[in-house]
Amino acid sequence: MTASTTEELDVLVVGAGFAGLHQLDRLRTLGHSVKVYEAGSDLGGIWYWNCYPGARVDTWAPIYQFSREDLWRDWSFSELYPDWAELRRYFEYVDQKLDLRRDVALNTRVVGAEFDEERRQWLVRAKNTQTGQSSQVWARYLVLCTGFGSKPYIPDIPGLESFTGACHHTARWPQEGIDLSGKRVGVIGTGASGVQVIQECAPEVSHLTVFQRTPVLALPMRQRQLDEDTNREMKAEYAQRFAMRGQTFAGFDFDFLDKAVFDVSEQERTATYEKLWETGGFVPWLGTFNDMFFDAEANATFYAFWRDKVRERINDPAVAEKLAPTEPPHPFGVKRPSLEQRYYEVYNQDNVELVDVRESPIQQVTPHGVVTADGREHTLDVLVLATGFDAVTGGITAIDIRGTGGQTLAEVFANGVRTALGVATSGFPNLLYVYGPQSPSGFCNGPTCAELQGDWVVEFLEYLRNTGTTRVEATPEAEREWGDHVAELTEATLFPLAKSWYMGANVPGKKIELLNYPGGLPTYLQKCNESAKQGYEGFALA
Ligand code: N01
Repeated sequence: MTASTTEELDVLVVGAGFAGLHQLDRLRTLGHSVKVYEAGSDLGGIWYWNCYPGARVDTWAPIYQFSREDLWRDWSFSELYPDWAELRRYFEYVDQKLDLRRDVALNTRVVGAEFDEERRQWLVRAKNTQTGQSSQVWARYLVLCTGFGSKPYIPDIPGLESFTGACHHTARWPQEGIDLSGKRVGVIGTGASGVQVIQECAPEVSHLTVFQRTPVLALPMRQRQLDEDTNREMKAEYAQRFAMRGQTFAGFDFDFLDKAVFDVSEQERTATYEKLWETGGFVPWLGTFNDMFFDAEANATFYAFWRDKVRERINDPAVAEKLAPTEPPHPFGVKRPSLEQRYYEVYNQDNVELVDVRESPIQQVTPHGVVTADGREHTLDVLVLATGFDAVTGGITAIDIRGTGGQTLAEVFANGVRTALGVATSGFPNLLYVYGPQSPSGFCNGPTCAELQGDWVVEFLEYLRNTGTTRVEATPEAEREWGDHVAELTEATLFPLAKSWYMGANVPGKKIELLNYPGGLPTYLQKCNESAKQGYEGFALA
């Protein structure tokens, strides 16, 4: 196909998860020509890729969906925390309602993009993941909705390729599934994905070996089945719950308490922790005292509470010390907690072994298993890599996006992310991120950001069209200011004290810096809206 015959779009959106589909629906309704390119074979973003056993969302369902009444009115979730299969059905339902698929190219991976200064358009290159066929398209604007977890991180373990059993990253789990019953299964990683696989497969495998490096500080999920009556009752509150999202730190329907840990007596503090614990979910994390992420001593009080609660559930004191150590591995909540259902009881089972890879690091993978530094070979039929993601930036830097200076975004971000308002980078005109670096992103409920940050992006694109603007670029000054603002906020927090994906610290060689905006969603939106009010201050329009 030559460039002259190539299709031209107003907007090309990359990614068909919550963020990308929201962009599609809104922009199309406003009359923009828009398409979504999606590498997966179906809608849903992470819910397409993460179909490993036990995969389920850890935000409660009422606010883990689009907020439009015409969508939620006729849809009921069957569980408070739905699993991946139900979330896929939800996307199917949304598609039926909004007729999204006609403008989504599935199996289409965007591999590169170059900005043509004369045309003021991106020439975007894509590859069909099934046929290998290449294609290209011109787009005035490129909107990246690649999510924070679209690029799996696979550690460089010697011999990994030689393993003769089944070996899969959780986010590349075979769509047809794998029968784990009666198998010897090994799981590397105990983050949210690891916790879910471990608790799901432990009852059915013949032997489970968990390779733990850092203990996860998991919270009780308190899963519930939702019948029609419960759904009806919950729906009566939906409008109110959705309205709250933009006013809370993380885009949820609850927020931090209006007091600090040492504002209250020890008795009141413990009673508060007990209440939060009973509610479960993320409430003990994001509905707690408001200095939890800022004051190490205050944070330690909750860690001690958490540790004692967890240890009660583990029979062997040595195993308990590994899963819930006396001293915190890092402050609570500055590395993302996971929600668990029966995670800790799993370690009381005879067929489950916890291997501490800090004590005895993984040396290599052999055709038959994993060898640790103590010389043991852990024989396995299936090896699960629950090792996380090149988070937030990985989905963006995986694409060969070349800006006006000829550099790729990967090259620019290698020295640290640079954005204005977390939505654009200088040198890359007409390119916008939703749920991207230095925006609330990983600190924010996904559907909330998809809609609220997404709406800001839609309004920006509308403004550009209405003012006859065809080129927009973040200014280097705005970028510097935003970077300084994020760094200053970060410095006051405890986030740098954990080696987490929030900090880019989980991928060797990646620059260590906070990848999400730590000022909370309301402040973030306020700053975006202030820029808009000033004619999109921080952006050069032409
Ligand atoms: O990834 P992670 P994840 N040797 O980076 C370990 C979302 N999510 O996929 O902590 C040994 O958290 C690593 O060890 P350490 C959610 O936002 C949501 O679990 O670096 N171990 C860690 O234990 C979540 O936060 C849901 O020391 C190695 C694990 O692998 C985010 O996705 C479900 C290792 C990686 O944990 C990422 O979660 C799933 C090595 N070489 C995910 N390399 C829900 O909604 C890495 N590890 C419920």
